[in-house]
This record gives sequence, structure tokens and C-alpha cells, in this order.
Amino acid sequence: MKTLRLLNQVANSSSILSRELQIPRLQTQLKSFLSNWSKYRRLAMPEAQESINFQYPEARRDESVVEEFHGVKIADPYRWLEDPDSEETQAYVEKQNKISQPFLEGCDEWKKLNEKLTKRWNYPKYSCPFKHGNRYFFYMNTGLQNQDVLYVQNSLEDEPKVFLDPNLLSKDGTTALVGSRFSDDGNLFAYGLSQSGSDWTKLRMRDVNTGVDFPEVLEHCKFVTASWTKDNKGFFYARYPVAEGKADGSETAANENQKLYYHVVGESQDKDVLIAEFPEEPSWRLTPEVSDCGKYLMLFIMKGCKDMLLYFSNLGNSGGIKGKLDFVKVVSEFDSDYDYITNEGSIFSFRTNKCAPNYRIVNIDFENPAIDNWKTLIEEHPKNVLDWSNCVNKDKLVLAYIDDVKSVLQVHSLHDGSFISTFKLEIGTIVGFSGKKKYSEMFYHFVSFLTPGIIYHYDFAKEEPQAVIFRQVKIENFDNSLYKVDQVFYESKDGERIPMFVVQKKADDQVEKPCLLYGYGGFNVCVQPFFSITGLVFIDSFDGILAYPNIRGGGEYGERWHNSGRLLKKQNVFDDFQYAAKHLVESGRTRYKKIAIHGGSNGGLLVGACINQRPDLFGAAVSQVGVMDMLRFHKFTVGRAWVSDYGDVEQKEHFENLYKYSPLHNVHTPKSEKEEYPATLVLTADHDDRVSPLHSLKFVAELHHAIKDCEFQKNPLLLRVYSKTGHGAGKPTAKKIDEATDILTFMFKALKLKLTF
Ligand code: X99
Repeated sequence: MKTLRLLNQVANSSSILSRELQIPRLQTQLKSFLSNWSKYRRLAMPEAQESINFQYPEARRDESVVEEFHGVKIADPYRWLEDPDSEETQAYVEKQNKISQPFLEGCDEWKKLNEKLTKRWNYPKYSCPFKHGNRYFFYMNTGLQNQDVLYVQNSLEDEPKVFLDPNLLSKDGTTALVGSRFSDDGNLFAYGLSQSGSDWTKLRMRDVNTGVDFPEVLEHCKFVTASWTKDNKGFFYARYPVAEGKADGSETAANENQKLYYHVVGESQDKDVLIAEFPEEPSWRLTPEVSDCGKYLMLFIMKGCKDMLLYFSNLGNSGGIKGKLDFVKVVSEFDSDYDYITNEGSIFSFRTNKCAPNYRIVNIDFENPAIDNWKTLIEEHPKNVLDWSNCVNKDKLVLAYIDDVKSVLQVHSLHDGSFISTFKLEIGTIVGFSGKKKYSEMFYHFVSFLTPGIIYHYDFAKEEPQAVIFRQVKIENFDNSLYKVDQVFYESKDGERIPMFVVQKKADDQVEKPCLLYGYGGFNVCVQPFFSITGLVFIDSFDGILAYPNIRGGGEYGERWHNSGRLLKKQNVFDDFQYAAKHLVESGRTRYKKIAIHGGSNGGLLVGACINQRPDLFGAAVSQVGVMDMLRFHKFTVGRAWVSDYGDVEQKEHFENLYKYSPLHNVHTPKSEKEEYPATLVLTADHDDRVSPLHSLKFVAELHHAIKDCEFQKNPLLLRVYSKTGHGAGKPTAKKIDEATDILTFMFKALKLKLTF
């Protein structure tokens, strides 16, 4: 499922991890911001010097808040910062921004880097074309548009017309298109809109022939998939009950009690038919999927971020959905993942890690779904991970493998799983794919650290089919032959062999360069090669290098890799990251004081834990939208789902493990130079309802308390809270560029660099 979401995105806009900082801003907004420039500059002058004493705002410590976990009393003096609406919290945020914003924006380098990023970002970005009915659709961004625009054309040669332009829906680009599905005949389009980066989504429907929207709006959705019935009349979707209090993404309330509904296009939401609910299981999240043939509704149920149940209902030819459906349970234990590929009659093909940590394809007969009747169609590969699979051209399975972190693309037979062919690929990643069982053609989208994007077209109906370049992104004044990518393998603390990509200029005679070290390390997510303008600007402007270690917790080597970096093994993730820094220094590429670490979300936790554990290994640290309070993460928004990676604090051994590394609970007062925190920038956003900003706020309050009057802490520890922004998805280009500028400026100052342009 992760893969499918990834494939639906325009490569190079925002990734599942927000790992790509990049992309542009509208010229007009740039101008209006630059006219404010002098204001920030004036504000900033005192802070812009090196080694100044920051007067951090004091956060009230409420010593009365103490909670007991398994007999251990733990104070939580900044509990009040968990209320985003209190005046005290808002005043605290404002005071922090008044220090961080001028520090970042109030120097000439911010302006220069912002201009450079904007220029570099300004190149056209495309998604794969995808066919629905008689038309092709694709996303395109001319370069600096805040949101990608959806185009339609009658044939691939036809002049494209705008079908949906989210840029017209808000002035500042903060309305984003998130998740969309066409009806089977391609005549109707269900699409989600989110505001200010929140995960909350409103679903709308558009008539493709007229371009006119239907009047109804479906509310209270998050992570919504509209799964159309074959009659093209409506779709299944899941939604939450109406929330008490506000629900705009700035709230922290836990999301519970999702229910499955059927919506008939043209009707109002209150007419929607309730299809399934599980009141005994408030944490279950539901994803519907109608089979390719239209006869079955599959229901995938998750409570964590891994493992799911699988039910199905026979829609038959019942003619209209009138009420709750009966479901047959195919999988009734949370112990594996299942991705629907296609079905031939009652024989369903799924990609699964059931008894196959590198994934296999299994055929399940819905007439007899007992597990001892399952048949392996494609065996698990001994080393490579089967990342996703799609059925095209009636009976061809396209398989994407991950081989030592690089994408491999193959075609197999749906009938017996036999291998047919491999597509030639450079070292890189397939970030997009389009193709359907009912069509003979397909497109796939390739990127790498030095390739901004190539979209290939392949048509099985051709006499001698071959992959041809359909579109290739060219960036003016970017000569990728000047750079090189190496994949190195280093040993971690326990001897595990960890891969790492290093990107740098070819003519690299000087050793000990500034190094941007990025990591994620969790949730089975792979950090495969991707094209990053921010990364290239780091190399070019700072004479730097980039390092991307594939630390454990990710899915680079299947479930084994994920499992060895989650729950009681989470410390491996931090060790792998710290050993990446050691390797980079020991191999002569950089120095500790020249390393800037960076991570977002689960990677923000990584950064927080690492600066507590080994502050001496890094010169600078940027933690974006991180999880910092490991004893309370499950209480807010969708946090309960992360128990599958982090563990459950209610269990003693999990509590002890979490308490040992939780960034909030392991802040120290430096007692020597070696213990001084690296210059640290903590970033969060007011509409982040994936990881509530309270994590970052409490962490920084604790840091500032710990270093108060500490002679050894000279490096800045800053908090920047962005507004009208969320966890990353749907972030307008203008805000992405500004944030990337903040990050690069911070690294520049913290590592005491020189601009090389
Ligand atoms: C999530 O929290 C997943 C959020 N999410 C749902 C979906 O709750 O993506 C859901 C329900 C139904 C369909 C799809 C979804 N994720 C995704 C983690 C990492 C992830 C996340 O955002 F697993 F990749 N985190 C933030 C983990 C810790 C910090």
C-alpha cells in the first residue's frame, strides 16, 4: 500500500517521508517576500553574529505533572505545551520564532541560497500519463507552480488541456490535491483536497466530460481511497465520525472509529450507505478495494503501520448497494501485509510477506480462501525485495524489485509466474508507474541522484515492443557528468553491513568536505536514490558531499531489515546512523564538525536521539516534524498506529526501551565540550496532524532548560514553527523552497562554511 501511494505522486514533488525538501515558489510570492527582506534583516542583526548568547524564552515548568509508568515516576513539566490553542503555548511559539526566524532569514546567504534554489527548482516536472476511458491524464508542474496541475488529452499527441488546477483553489497554494481515483469508464473523477498540509481530506467529484463538479462534498476523511463500483455510479470510502471540537489539522485528538461507507455520486453525504463498522475496534483503519472484475469488494484493515486483515464481500450482480455487507474473512490475524494485484475469476493474486520476508506473490481462491489452499505464484527472491507488482496487458505482471537499494523492473507471466524479461535501468529508482490489465501499454518513471526524471513508454501490442523514452527532464545549466554516486558498505556497531550512497563532485581532490547526512530508519520505508535540488545546492554552494545510509528499520532488505530496527531493536537504527558518520570521517571524506545530520518525521526522532546520544559526532542537526515524546506519541492523532514500530508503553519492556532513547527524556546538560549539543534546528508546523508540533515544542523547552547557564553550550538550539503547513504532503512549492533555504542557511552558519558561488 505504501508503494501504491508513492506511485500516485508526481515524482519530485513530496515523498511519503517528506524526504525531498525541494521545489520552487511562485515568482510573485518571491517578490513580495523579498520586499520584506530588509525588515527581517534589521531584526536579525544581533543574532546574526557567531557564538552569541541566545536569550531563549523560558517555558514554565509545571512540576506537578508526574506520571507513573511501571513503578517509575516520570515528570512531564511541559505537558501544557500539548494544548496548541492555549495562549501560553501560542506565546511560546511566537517567542521561539522571533529568535529563529531572524537568525535564519536575516543574513545575505539566506537570500543568495533562496535565489539559487528558486532558479534550480524552476524546471518542468511530469508524472507518467495514465489512461482512463478514452483519455490520458498526467500531472505537470511548469517549475515553480505551488501545486502540480492535472492535464487531460485525447491522445498522447494531442494538445493537453487543464483538467484540474489546485493553484486556483487558494492564493497561497495551501490547497492540495491528495489522492484521486477515476471511475472505471473514466467519466467520473473523485478527488481529495486538503488544506494547509493537514491529513484531513474533503472528497469532491467531477464530471470528466463537462469538467463540472458535483455539488456534494464528503468530509471527515483521512488517507481516503475512493474505490468505484464497476457500474460507475459511486464508490466505497472510509470516514471518521464527526469530531467534537475543531478538526482542521491543528488539533491533537486521536482518530478513532473509522467506518466504511458507499457514496452515490450526486447524493449528499448524509445519504451515504454504511457498509461496515467495528465499534469494538476503535483503532482499526479501513481501506476498500473493488476487484478489477467488479464482482468483489476487498476490505483491508490495519491498526498499526504493518500487517493487515483481509476480508471480502461478494458484490455479485446485486444491483445497487443498500446496506451493510457480509464479509468473508480471508486473513484474520495481524501478521502480514497484502497488496491486491488482480484476479482471474475467484483466483486473486496478492503481493505478501506472509512466510516471505522479501515478499512473494500468492494466489488465493476466494471460493476456498483457507491458507492451506493458497498457492505461490512467484517465489520469494533470496536477496531482492519485491517492492510492488501490477498487472498489464491482460496477463503480464510487472514486478519491481529492490536489489541493494536499486530498482529492478521485470515482466512475468500472470498464468504461471514465469520470467519473461527485464527492463534495462541505470542505478536509480522507479518512482512512478501507470498501466492496467485492460490496456496494452504502460509507462514508468525513473529518477536517480543525478537524473531528474525519465518517463519510459512500453506497448505490449507492438510487434517488437521496446521501452522508449517518452519524456526526459533536462535542466538548463545542470551538467550531471560533473558529479558521481558511489555506493559504499560500512560496518555498524554490531557488525551489520550497511549500504550508503555518497554523492559528490567528480573532481574531488580535497578531503574533509562538509557533509549532509540524511536518514529515516523505520516503518519499512526505503530511502532509494532520488533527485534533490536541495542536495545539489548543498554540494555546489558549500563544496559539500551528500550521504544517504540505508539504516535498519527501513525496507531495503525486506522484513529482516525492518524488524532489526523496530521495537526492542530500535537502538540499531541510531547506531547505524552514528556509525555512518564514523565511517565518513574514518574514510577521510569529512570531519565530525563538518557533518550536518538531517531527518524528518521518524527521521526527526532519529536526529533527536542521535544528538542526545553522541553530540560529538555532528556539527549541525536539523530535525523536521519529529516524534520526540516516546511515552505519549500514541495519544495524538494517528500516533496509535506507530506502536507497530515503536512498541506499546503499556508493556514494561517496551516502556523501558522507549524511555532509554526518547529524545524528550534523554536531554542532558553538557558537562564538557564533548557533550555540547551540535547546532540544532528543530522544525515543525502548525497544521501537522501526523506528528503534532507538541513533540518538537516539548523537546526544545527541555533542551533550553538543560543548557540554561551551561558554559559548554555555545551552539544555537533553535525552534522554528511554520504556519499553514503540515507534515509535508501537499506543501506548496513556495513553502518548500523557503524551508529548504532555512535548512541550508542553518547548516551554512552552523558548520561555519564559505559560499562557493
Ligand atoms: C503513518 O502514520 C500512516 C498514516 N496512514 C494511516 C496512512 O493512518 O498512510 C492510513 C490509513 C489507511 C490508509 C493509509 C494510511 N505513517 C506512514 C507513518 C510512517 C508510514 C508516519 O507518518 F508508515 F510510512 N509516521 C510519522 C510514523 C512516525 C512519524
